Amino acid sequence: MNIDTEDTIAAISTPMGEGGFGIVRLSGSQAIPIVLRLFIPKRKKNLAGVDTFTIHYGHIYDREKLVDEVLLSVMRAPYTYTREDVAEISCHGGIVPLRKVLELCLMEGARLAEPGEFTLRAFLNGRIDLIQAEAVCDIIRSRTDAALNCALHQMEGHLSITVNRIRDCIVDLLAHIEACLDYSEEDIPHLSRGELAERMEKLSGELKELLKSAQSGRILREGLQTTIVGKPNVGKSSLLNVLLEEDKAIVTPVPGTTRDVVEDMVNILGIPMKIMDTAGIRHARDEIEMAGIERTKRSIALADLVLFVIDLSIPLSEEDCRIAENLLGRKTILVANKCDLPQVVSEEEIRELWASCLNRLEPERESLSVNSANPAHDSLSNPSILRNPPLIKVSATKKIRIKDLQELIYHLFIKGEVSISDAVLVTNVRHQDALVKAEESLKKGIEACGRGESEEFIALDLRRALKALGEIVGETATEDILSRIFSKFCIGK
Ligand SMILES: Nc1nc2c(ncn2[C@@H]2O[C@H](COP(=O)(O)OP(=O)(O)OP(=O)(O)O)[C@@H](O)[C@H]2O)c(=O)[nH]1
Ligand SMILES: [Mg+2]
Repeated sequence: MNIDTEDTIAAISTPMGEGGFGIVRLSGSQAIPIVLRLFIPKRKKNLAGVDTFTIHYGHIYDREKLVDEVLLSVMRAPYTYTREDVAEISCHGGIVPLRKVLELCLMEGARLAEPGEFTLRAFLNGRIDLIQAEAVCDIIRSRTDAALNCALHQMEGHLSITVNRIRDCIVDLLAHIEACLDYSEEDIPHLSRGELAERMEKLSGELKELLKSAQSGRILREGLQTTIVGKPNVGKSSLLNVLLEEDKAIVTPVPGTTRDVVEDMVNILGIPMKIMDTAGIRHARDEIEMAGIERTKRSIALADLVLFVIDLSIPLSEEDCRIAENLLGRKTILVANKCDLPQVVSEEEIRELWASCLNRLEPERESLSVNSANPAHDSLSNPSILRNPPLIKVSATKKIRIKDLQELIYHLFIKGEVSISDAVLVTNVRHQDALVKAEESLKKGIEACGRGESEEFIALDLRRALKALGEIVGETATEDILSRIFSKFCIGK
C-alpha cells in the first residue's frame, strides 16, 4: 500500500468491458497539467486556468494521432473526492480506448493507482474517516436496498458520530483523572471511584447497544446464513428453488438426491440471504451420503436461521426427531411442506415432536444454547423462538404461502429487533472487534474502581478503550490495518 500522496495517480474507474462510456480518473497536483498535454479542446481555448467543476469537449491525441473523442471534467482541490486536483476523462467505453488513454497518462508522469487508492487519499487528506471509507466499499458491493441504505448511513457518518461521541466522553474522563494526578497539589476536585465507575458504566452500556446491532448489520452486509434441513425427499431442494426463483438444485422423487451443500444468495424483502440446501439427514447408505450429512451438520452450526422442512403427506418418523435434536438452540422455522397433498400430519403432532425432543435433551440445554461465540448473537437469541419456533404450512412446488414464509423470515430478524431505516448499525467485523475490546477495557476499569485501585490503573484501562475506538474511525489505525481495508477495494475507486 502506498500512503505517499506526492504522486499523481491514474486508473480506469469504470468496469472493463463494452459500455456507453468509460472513465479514466487522475488525482494529484499534476492531474490537470498531465491531461492538458493530451487533450485538445474542440473550441480553441486556454484550459490552464480553467474553473473548477467544468466539463470540456474535445479529443485525446497521442502526439499527432487521434485516440478518442472525449469529455474532460476538471475538479480543483480542495472540494473533490480526494481533496486533490482531479481530472476525469470520459472516453468511449471500450477496452482499447480506455487502456490507450490510461497509458498516455502514465507516459506523461502519472502512476497507476492501487486498489482503493483514491478513497485512501480522501481518508489521508482528512475528508472522510475510516468508517466512511469502508462504507464506500460496501455501497459498491451492496446486494439489496437495505444493505445500500445502511452503507449510505455510514458514508454520511452516523456510526462515526456515535463512536466519536463516546470517545469524547472517555477523553474528558481521562483528562480529569490525569489533571488530578499531574497537579495533585492544586485543588482539582477528585471524582470518587463510585462516580468514575458510574460514568464508565454509562459508556459501556452505549457500546453494548452498538454491539447488539452487529448481528443485524453483519446480516445486511454478508447475508443471513440460512440452512434448509430435513429428511430425504421432504422438498428441501424444491424450497431452495422457489426462494431463488430458479431451478438451481436438482429435484427428483428419489430420496437422497442432494449429496452436497448447494448455496446461493437471494434477496428476501431487502435482506440478503445466503441460503443453503443440504443433503437429507438419515442413516447414510454409503460414504458419499455420509460425507454430505456431515456437511449438513456443519452448516447447521454456522447458520443464523434454520428452515426445518417436514413432509405433511407422510407420517413423522424417528428421522425427523434426529434432525430436531441437531437444531436445539438454533433459530428455526418449522416449514411444513407439501400442504397441497392430503395431509397425514397435523400441526399439533409437529409441535409435540419438537417439544419431546427438547425435553429429552433438556439437561444438556444449558451447554447447547451458549454455543455461539458472538455475544451480540446471544443477546438477539430470543428463548421463546428457540422453544416455540414458528410453524408455517407451504407447498414448494405449488408456491403456496411462500410469500408468507419470506415475510416471516424478514420479521424474525429485523422488525422489533432493529429497524434498518434509521438505526446506527455496526456492519463490519473489524468495528465489532474493536467495540468488544473497548467495552472489555471499560469493564476492567469499572472492576478496578470496585476494588478501589489507584487512578493510574483506571486511566490505563480508559486509554486502552480510547485506542480501540480510535482504530474504528482511523485515528489510531496502523498501516497494516489500512492496507487490509483498502486492498479490498476495486481499482479506480
Ligand atoms: N406435491 C408436492 N410435491 C413436492 C413438494 N415439494 C417437493 N415435492 C416433490 O417431492 C420430491 C422430492 O423433492 P426434493 O426437493 O428433491 O426433496 P429433497 O428434500 O431435496 O430431497 P433429497 O435431496 O433427496 O434429500 C420431488 O418429486 C418433488 O417434486 C410440494 O410442495 N408438493
Ligand atoms: Mg435435495
